[in-house]
Amino acid sequence: MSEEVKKVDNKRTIDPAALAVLEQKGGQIETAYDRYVKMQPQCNFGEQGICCRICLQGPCRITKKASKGICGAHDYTIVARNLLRMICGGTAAHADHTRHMAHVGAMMLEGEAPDYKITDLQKLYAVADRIGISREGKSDLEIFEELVEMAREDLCRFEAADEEAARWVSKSIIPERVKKLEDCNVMPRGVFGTIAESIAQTHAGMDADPVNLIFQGLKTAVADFCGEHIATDLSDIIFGTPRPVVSEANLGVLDPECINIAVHGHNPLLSEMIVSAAREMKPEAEKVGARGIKVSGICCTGNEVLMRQGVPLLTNFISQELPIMTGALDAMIVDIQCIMPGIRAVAECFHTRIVTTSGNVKIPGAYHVDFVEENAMDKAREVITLAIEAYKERNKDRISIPQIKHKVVAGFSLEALLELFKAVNPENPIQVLTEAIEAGELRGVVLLAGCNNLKRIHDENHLTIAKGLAKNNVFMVATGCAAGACAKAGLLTGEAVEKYAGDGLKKFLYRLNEANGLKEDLPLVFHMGSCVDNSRAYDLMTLMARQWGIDTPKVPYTASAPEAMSEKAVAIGCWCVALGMPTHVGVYPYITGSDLVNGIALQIAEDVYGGYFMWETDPEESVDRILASLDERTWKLRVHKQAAEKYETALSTGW
Ligand code: BF8
Ligand code: SF4
Repeated sequence: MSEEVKKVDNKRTIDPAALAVLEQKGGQIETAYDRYVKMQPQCNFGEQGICCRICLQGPCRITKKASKGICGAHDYTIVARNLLRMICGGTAAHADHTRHMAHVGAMMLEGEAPDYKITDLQKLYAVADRIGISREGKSDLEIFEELVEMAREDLCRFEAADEEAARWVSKSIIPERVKKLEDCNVMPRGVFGTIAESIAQTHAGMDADPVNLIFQGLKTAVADFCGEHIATDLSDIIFGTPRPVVSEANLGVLDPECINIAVHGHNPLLSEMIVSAAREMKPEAEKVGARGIKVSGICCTGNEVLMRQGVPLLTNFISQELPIMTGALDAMIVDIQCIMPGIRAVAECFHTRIVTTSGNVKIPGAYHVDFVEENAMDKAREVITLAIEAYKERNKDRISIPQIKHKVVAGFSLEALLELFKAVNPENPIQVLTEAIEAGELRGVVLLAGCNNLKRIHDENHLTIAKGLAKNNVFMVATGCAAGACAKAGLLTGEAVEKYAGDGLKKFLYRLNEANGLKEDLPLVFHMGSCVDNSRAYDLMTLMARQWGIDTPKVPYTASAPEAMSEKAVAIGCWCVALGMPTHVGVYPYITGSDLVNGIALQIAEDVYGGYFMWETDPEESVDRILASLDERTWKLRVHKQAAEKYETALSTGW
């Protein structure tokens, strides 16, 4: 048994609010923290990815005695197949979300979704221009119609080689990357077609070549990027592009005087409606003696409504059961993805209603209100009524809310970031960032992304890495539960800049504060949104590459998923690599059972794509390795620039 397994206990968190709940009620009420302990030791075959059960002759496990599966599959085939299937799972989850957004777009055009409207015309125009839709002589609705149609084409195109490449990929990234993806045969045409192709390729008796399988994995991951980008764009058009907003985060946002509703999941189509309906239904809440209705968010739907509506963030993935244990949560309304089935059993000990809303996410014993877009607001009112009913059953003596929360400054879409840079350089905003890197004021950019995973101590990797990078003058953007960890710990504030930033980062951020004359200082970490909004973070890298006139593998920009958990995170990590980013992951993926596959991820990927993976579980070491990945690129960029100036040639395109 490893050291790590031995010291496991059921209080694996550094979030003081989560810890307070676990210390008070942990053990009596079972949570993920307890189940993690019970699950030890975990299966070594699964851990290394060398268990195959894709046909009924299995499970086949690779051992010294049995070095191949019954069909003759080597470890490398099994590992690569399993990995490709994980990428498919993640890509399908995002694509399902995107399909829903595009479907509602089509319903809006038919007048069948009256509670939704185009909120952000500027974003509609910007996306149309990027994707190549001519706006001349067309009404706004006609432009939207073409855009929705094009999104559906990107989702649905067959994978025939003579078809057009997915537009949200080919028109969103730089031409050098398009060429690279085409040359390597990893440019997807349609998202669903790519997923089908990959699942077929991994069927028993199909592809046994690990390199071919991994390349297909990268193609599928790029299809994931496509799906995510469409979701971000449509959400912005329908609900508005985020602008800076001040709010709060952590369990202390629960208000004992109010009816407390948590929205949890990923889909803003539902959570936006809940937020509006809750504002409207205050009189109903007052009738039962509450001061009002307080909505707060969990996971990425929480990020969506924080970014656009300033709704407080309650907690992130692994601690999702704990708000129920405060006794003050009246309803948890869930939509899709990252919903732990365990919430239902915890809710059984309290008055909290768990309400599922999506046909493909049901939990036995939970309330289910089928969310139909035709009457979205009515459905939102219906679920809020369940919360009001639950409030009447609340036992005040059981309420115990940790008084821990932090201010949060969020809402940094790429548009919002550029707006801030514009105050310093109106002609060329992105230059504010690239010049600060060239001057050595900043060391580069890091995207803090991904989930929570109890293989690490809850939030510890996220926070140690964020603080370590801040000290070393790294400009940080964040998404998903990584952003949630930073929000709960107060890193999305100006005070955190004072406390943790190195001199260069301080100077950079203070310059922006001053130029913008902001009421609220800019934060240490810039919250860019949910996990589909990693597309925003990549657009930032694209802009930097364009400014320097280089391909992305030369841009000092690294991604880090310190506590990665979901298949979606695997898909995201893989497109980060294919699109040119060094990508740190703080949890070992299930591929270490094949040196060949692991070697491709760690080394060969760089030769081909310029991006590569780094596995590092120790947070301090992670900081060093992430910094080294930035420094290598900054150094090369400088050398190449000097050479180009000296010899009056174009900047080298290699990396
Ligand atoms: O999409 S970071 S645990 S909530 S998968 Fe899930 Fe991971 Fe959180 Fe959002 Ni993203
Ligand atoms: Fe075993 Fe091959 Fe079947 Fe996998 S596909 S379970 S390795 S026989």
